[in-house]
Amino acid sequence: MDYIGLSKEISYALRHAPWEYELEMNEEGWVPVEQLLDALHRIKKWSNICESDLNEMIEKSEKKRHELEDGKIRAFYGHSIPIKILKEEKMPPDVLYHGTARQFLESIKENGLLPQNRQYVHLSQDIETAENVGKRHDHKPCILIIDAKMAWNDGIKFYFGNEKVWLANTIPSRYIRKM
Ligand code: HQG
Repeated sequence: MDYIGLSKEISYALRHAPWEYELEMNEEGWVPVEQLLDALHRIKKWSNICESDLNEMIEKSEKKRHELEDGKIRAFYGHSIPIKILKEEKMPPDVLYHGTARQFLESIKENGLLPQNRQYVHLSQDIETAENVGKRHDHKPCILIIDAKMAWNDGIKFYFGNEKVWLANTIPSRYIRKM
């Protein structure tokens, strides 16, 4: 079973294009598993997928991207659909990290961290995670340190993604420094 391919297809459906799969998504991003399975069954490659494959896919993944509970499934983060997914507001750790490409630094310094094509800015709980995120954009990524405590005290909202991923609407540059 190609769990990586399955995870990519499901991430695409749940983060970016639920309408392509005729999924009814609620405000927290949940979709009935039955609906997702029905949609996948129409694709030849996934015609035999069942709920236990989804569980296995989640279990085998090196990142916690999806959550399956009570017959519903959702993506923890990464959404780009027009309707903003409601995330749980939560006090962040004192410091968070963001791995990015060197070529974006100038603009980040000027404009802060912006969500760009996604609904939220994605921040990392630890440096290793930030490095891995940054490597998707640059082979020598730059790690930014976010003073989350100060930002939180100043009223910037943070949201829980998963144990390693935190979300924010924007992070003004005064809370950001280079590592
Ligand atoms: C950059 C993956 C210029 C930002 C990852 C980033 C993560 C700016 C890029 C999750 C900017 C957006 C999200 C500004 C931000 N000017 N560039 N003002 N503000 N940027 O992919 O955080 O494997 O949308 O630094 O691991 O890289 O898919 O966000 O480089 O957890 O599960 O704009 O997606 O998870 O890139 O990654 P992205 P991201 P998955």
